[in-house]
Amino acid sequence: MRIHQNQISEINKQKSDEHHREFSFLSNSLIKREVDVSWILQKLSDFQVAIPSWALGAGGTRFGRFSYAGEPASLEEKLDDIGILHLLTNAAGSVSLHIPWDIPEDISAIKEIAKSNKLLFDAVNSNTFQDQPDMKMSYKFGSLSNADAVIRMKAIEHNIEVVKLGNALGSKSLTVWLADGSNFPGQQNFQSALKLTQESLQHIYKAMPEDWKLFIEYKPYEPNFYSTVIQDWGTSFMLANACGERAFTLVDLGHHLPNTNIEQIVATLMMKGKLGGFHFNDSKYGDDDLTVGSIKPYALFLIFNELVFGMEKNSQNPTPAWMIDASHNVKDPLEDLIQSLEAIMIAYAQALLIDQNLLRQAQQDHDVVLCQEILQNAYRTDVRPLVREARLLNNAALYPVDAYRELAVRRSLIDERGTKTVATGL
Ligand code: PSV
Ligand code: MN
Ligand code: MN
Repeated sequence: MRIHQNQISEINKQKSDEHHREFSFLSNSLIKREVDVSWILQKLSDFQVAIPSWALGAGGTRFGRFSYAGEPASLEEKLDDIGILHLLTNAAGSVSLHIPWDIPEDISAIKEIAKSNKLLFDAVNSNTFQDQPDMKMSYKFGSLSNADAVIRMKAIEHNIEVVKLGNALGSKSLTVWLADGSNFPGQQNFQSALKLTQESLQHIYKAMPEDWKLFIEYKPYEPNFYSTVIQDWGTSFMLANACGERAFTLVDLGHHLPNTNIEQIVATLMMKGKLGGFHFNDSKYGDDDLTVGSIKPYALFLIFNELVFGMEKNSQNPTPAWMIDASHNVKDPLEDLIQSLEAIMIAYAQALLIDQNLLRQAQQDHDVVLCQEILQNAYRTDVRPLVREARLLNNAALYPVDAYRELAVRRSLIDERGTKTVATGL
């Protein structure tokens, strides 16, 4: 099942007068504020966020999983789903695979399907947090940090396999998220677990092709509830430095203790040229993986302010690899991803509105009130017509959720795939 650009254009026509009215009102007022509207439209058009292959099915909790009808049952179907998202939003131009959940059987066929959906392969994710059916040993007590050298080597080899597979597909980076840690005080020697992790990561780093990057993700707790080996950005940063210049820290928004100042972490890493990857989601309590912008949109905006500043001013930092890392228990996963993409674009557009020179001057003058005015004027601007215009310029949908519903995409997926579908994933 595929939707076509001309169907989207037809749907856009119904609302185009309304959109043009709203857009011209907004752009006129922005021009009065000396905002370069076409520069922002270009930035929004270019911004692409990878979709992880595990986000296309309904997620679950440890208490249960309620599957969503018409879920993709294969990698091919997942790519088709992301193709639909990309066509509707012009913002989902790549996929981030999770191995072994998504091992392609036929590499060139998969590359073809990705190409026909205009998708690239972004970072590949390894998985040493679950035992695989054919495994003779267990990751129960850790993988890259395991006290047993044989298990560590198994985990290292898995990562190297993932790199090989990713390389064949055209990926250029590996994301390592480790569940390693301990549940009880005394269970693990902190220093040796960290040292072994460092050695294992160095081993993987050395095995990567020279044009590859390594992203090291951190998380304070879960699945381990007493300690996690790579618990925070500082630990990840230290490990990245120990590996080399193509190793970076990956920030996942949900991987912070409540009230952590994530925007400051972003700024620190970018200043050091070490922010490599970024996972978007939102949360109220922990690693909730909720829809981006659904709980703390102002925090997302403040984070984007630092990302924009860093992208413009910190040339030592490569453009981070963007990815949505969310799961959907009660929503149609595709609709949910559309909402996440919209929230990302809105926060990005708002951050692009900030006059960085004016803000710098107000900071120099210690005009605290003006600093806040500048930020909040940007945040309180309804930028949605800008985001819609950027989509329209790229033949995507003005209103992607509406278009998705009008085209009855889920209905056709169900007709094609059935109601009792189970997608692999978190
Ligand atoms: C687990 O917390 C997690 O959500 C991490 O954020 C990883 O990025 C993802 O799983 C995939 O391994
Ligand atoms: Mn993540
Ligand atoms: Mn997570």
